[in-house]
Amino acid sequence: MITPAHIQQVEQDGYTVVRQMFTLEEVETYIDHFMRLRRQGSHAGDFAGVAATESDPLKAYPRMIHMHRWDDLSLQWMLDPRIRLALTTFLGKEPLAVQTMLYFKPPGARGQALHQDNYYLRVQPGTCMAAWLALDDCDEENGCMQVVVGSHAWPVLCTIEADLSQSFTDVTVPLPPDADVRPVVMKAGDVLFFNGQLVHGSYPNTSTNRFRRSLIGHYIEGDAQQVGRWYHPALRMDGSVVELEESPGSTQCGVWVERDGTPVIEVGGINVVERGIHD
Ligand SMILES: O=C(O)CCC(=O)C(=O)O
Repeated sequence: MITPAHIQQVEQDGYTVVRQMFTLEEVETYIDHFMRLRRQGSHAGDFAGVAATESDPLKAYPRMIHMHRWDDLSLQWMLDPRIRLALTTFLGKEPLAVQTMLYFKPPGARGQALHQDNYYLRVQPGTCMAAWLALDDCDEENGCMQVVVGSHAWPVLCTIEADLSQSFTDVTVPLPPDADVRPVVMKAGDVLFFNGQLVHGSYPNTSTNRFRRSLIGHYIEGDAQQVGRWYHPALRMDGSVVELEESPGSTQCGVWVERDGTPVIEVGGINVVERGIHD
């Protein structure tokens, strides 16, 4: 299922899509399950977004976070042997699992401004990697993922304010004028894998009747010693717990400067993460 082309794309571009990694039957099971959980009411970690109004579609369908801590199907998905094999191949060693999330992204919902996951996870040493399973076909109309090709080679950047009319989170990163921001068009059952330094996010769902649901796992490199406080306990891919240290809440970050007419990143700023949006 994982080909040399996938491995090469992860190395070169910072992401890849493994097509039809999950069957449509499995996808239906996840949709039924999470829609039922959502209808049952609120759960720990629900987050409708910064500046959500009563009419915000995310009020009715807030994102779920860390469901694997109380939902067995989420735990099984996070530790699924197919995901385990893919991540081990991309990272060169077994990862540790630290987070699950379910985005419903109903029609009209805002997206999540472009960001780097390691801004939140603050893995040391190394970085994180995400597995993003499409539960609906997704394209630009319903707010598919967007990635900045090759940005996994960047350090974590200092954040700036996001546009809250487009994003339910409040920080983003500045991009150079030639940044290659690409939509990732996917079918239900495809899995997008991406590096924790890769700048990514999504724009609003502009459709009138299409959800853009996704089931997401966040993983860290297996020899990491620290991760942000919202991601404990980390799990080995056999489900056993690993004790890790808590990484500091403020970390160094990069800013764009111009050198000989070319934008380059200089590390020297400080990012302070008060709350993990992936918490
Ligand atoms: O699904 C989205 O729109 C954004 C997801 C994301 O940024 C993430 O999984 O890190």
